Amino acid sequence: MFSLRKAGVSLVAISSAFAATSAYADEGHDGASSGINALDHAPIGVMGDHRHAKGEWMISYRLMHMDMEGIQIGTDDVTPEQVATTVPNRFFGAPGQPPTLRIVPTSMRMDMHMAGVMYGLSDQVTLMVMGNYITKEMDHITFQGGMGDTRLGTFRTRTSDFGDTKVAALIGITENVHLNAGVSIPTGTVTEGAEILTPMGMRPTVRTPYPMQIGSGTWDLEPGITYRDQNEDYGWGAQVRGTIRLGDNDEGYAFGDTYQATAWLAASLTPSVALSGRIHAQTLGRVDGIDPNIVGPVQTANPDFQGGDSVTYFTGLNFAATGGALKGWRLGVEAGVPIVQDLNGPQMPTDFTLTVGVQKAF
Ligand SMILES: [Cu+2]
Repeated sequence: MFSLRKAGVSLVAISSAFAATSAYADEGHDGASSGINALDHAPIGVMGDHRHAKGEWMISYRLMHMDMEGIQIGTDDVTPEQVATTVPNRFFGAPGQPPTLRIVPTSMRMDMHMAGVMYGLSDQVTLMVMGNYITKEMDHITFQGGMGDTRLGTFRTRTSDFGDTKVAALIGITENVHLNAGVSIPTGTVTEGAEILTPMGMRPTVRTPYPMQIGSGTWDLEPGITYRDQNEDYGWGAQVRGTIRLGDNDEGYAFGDTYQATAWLAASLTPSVALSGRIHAQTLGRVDGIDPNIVGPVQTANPDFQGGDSVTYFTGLNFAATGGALKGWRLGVEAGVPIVQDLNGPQMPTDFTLTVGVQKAF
């Protein structure tokens, strides 16, 4: 399991190494004169924020960790017992399907490892490719039999695999504004399975519900527009992006379209360290269609209990080594906590997100 404490300790160690090499470099010459500044990049959680000069390459690695916990209907908290006794099971009427939900997810964790390459095709156009590996883990309570609120037991499902691949062109309109023209290629699987505990006490292996699938199964358009600027002391920017599903996947559905908007402000502490604040708003649609292999008295198997609206606040640190052995390397850390979440049906709200990433241009 992902250890936040361990991650925190490693971050402090890495940050110290960056601060040390940068401080050393700053003594010799002005950090700004190295042409590298922590303000040059957006907070690490923002994708496709910057372009590169013609012929310049950049490689990057990010780890995004997300924690979900509890149950919400709309903006209201509900208990597992309330879900099990009051929320209708959409599969009721099919053989063995009880009238209300009997399996209630209570927490979920996701780790997304993202490896990216950027290349400056010209001073106006930068190309980007990103692959990722995703692990998901979900804890559930199973209630006994067809009704009532007696807990039978708990179980955990896990899925992991390579996810969808993103390619994009960042097309400069002005010095500070570019279009994000992206496509998501369905390289991730949508047929993951796991062992569950049923209300009758059995442990079959079944197709996991929608949130535990790794890919989307659909080709998606990812258009966007990004604005970014900076002076000596501050950097700021905004980005609007969409994910538009082109048709259904082979299993008979498409995840909801996503629209997101974000704006950030970063303050330069030194040329090699910038502190940022960011607001992110997102709306995600319900699952459109249904996978006939995803069936069960559980909220996550219902295509209508997916998606919702959220506003999240992020705070982050960007480090850029302006000299020394690590010159040109960047490290970013960004943590997010939700301000408001309005979820479709019973769903687990996001509790916390953390993104850590390194970047190197050459
Ligand atoms: Cu880059």
